[in-house]
Amino acid sequence: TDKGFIFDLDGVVVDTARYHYKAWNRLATQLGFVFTQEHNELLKGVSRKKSLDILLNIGNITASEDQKQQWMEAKNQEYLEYIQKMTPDEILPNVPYILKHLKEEGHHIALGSASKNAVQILQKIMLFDAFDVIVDGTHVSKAKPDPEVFLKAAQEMNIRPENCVVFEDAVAGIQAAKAANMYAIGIGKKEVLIAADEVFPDFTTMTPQFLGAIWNVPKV
Ligand code: G16
Ligand code: MG
Repeated sequence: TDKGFIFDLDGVVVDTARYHYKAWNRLATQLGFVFTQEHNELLKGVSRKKSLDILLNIGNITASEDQKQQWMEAKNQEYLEYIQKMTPDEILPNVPYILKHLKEEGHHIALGSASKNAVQILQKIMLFDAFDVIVDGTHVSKAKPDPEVFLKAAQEMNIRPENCVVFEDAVAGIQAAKAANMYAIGIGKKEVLIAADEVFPDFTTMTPQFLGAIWNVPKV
């Protein structure tokens, strides 16, 4: 068909936020301040570089670019250790079913993630082949809320942006999807993802009927 469905990775397909948290938390501890789960919410969907800046800001720490680079590398090394141990059991509920349904309907399927580790994660959870197109943190220069990652995915699927649906758990990701002129489905809380066209707590409450009806609903 001429429809594309773009999935964010962390928070939509898998919950890697807890691994990011463990690794960032170790750095914060080393630097002598407390980094809470609430703080970690601010890092969701945000690039590695931006994440470090937010973290350092919380700890009131300034550092040279060289030092920041070293901290990012150390954090990523630890994060990689966690994702090496990932298995398909960590795929979030109903995601395989929705992917299978969309494929059967002949839709194009893409990944649109800020992560530079997206391919490794997809391989670990055995979903690498489920995506026709993968656009991740290694392919884009402008992080969400910039629409670059999703526009690139649409372009590579050869689908017009207005014929794309984005699944996103982060505020910055929903903003990016709307900036790309796409239909944005939030995965999470309605109060948080206010700019989304529709919000579901997770994929277990989303039906194929709903997805099929998206383009038949007149836009206000
Ligand atoms: C994910 C996470 C972010 C993380 C970013 C970069 O994005 O949500 O918390 O900072 O990737 O990850 P990495 O350090 O692996 O490059 P997404 O877009 O998949 O939600
Ligand atoms: Mg996300």
